[in-house]
Amino acid sequence: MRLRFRLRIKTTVCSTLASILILAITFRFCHLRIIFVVHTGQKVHMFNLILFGPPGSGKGTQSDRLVEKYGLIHLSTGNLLREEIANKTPLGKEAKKFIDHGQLVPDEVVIGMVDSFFDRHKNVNGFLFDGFPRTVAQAQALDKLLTLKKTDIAVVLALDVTEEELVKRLLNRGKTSGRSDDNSEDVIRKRFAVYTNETSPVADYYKKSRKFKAIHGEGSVDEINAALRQAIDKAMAVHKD
Ligand code: B4P
Repeated sequence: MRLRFRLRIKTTVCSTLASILILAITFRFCHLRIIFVVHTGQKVHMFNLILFGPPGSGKGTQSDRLVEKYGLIHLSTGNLLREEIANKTPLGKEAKKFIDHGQLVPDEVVIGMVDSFFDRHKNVNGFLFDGFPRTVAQAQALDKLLTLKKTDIAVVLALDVTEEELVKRLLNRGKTSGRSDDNSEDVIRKRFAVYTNETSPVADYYKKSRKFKAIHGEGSVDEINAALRQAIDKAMAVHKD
């Protein structure tokens, strides 16, 4: 009787141990599988930010400082287009017709240019997009390109400046820049109208994903830079998690 009782206890203990062992092995494999799945689908750690705002709001001025501070790659579609124009490439000749009249260059031209810029810049810490996207179609194309790279936009910082201040800045820049789109108030006003109709909906696109933050864009370059850095540091801390 005692022997049978002991045997039953031993069997119970053994089967419990076996169950624990099986559970442990199963867990180990599941765990490995979970790690494997997470690893293969894992996001590449990049910090991508968009500097958004109307013409003359200081995107280019601030970008130069921010890319240096954070080690990001500066992607300015305005600069890329001006390079194409200076080199008199077919793309540049086509883009010039639009820029001279204060219009946006067609989406397919800009998106193709951004795509080839990505191909030339692999394994980077992140991008600072300056003046891109300027239409909702460009924003959607950017999302697709970043998804292919297993990354996304961390934050959109929008420089807020009144129209009168913008006109003053652009006419002033036009005196020395030689830019065809800066030396006539008519063309400058046309650029604002294009901004209101075609570019401002991009802000709503990013507001939906709560990535949008407005920054007061008037004051000294240093003051605005400090406000941008504060917002970037905050976004970086969240994006790390
Ligand atoms: P961009 O090159 O993007 O230039 P921007 O909007 O004119 O100026 P930004 O905001 O960079 O101002 P900046 O710092 O220079 O576009 C040019 C054109 O290219 C577009 O109109 C469009 O035709 C075409 N294009 C570009 N991207 C496109 C896209 N994605 N799709 C279609 N078309 C596209 O500052 C302006 C001036 O203000 C400077 O003189 C600066 O010194 C001054 N300034 C800056 N900060 C100041 C401050 N805090 N106080 C006083 N002045 C300040």
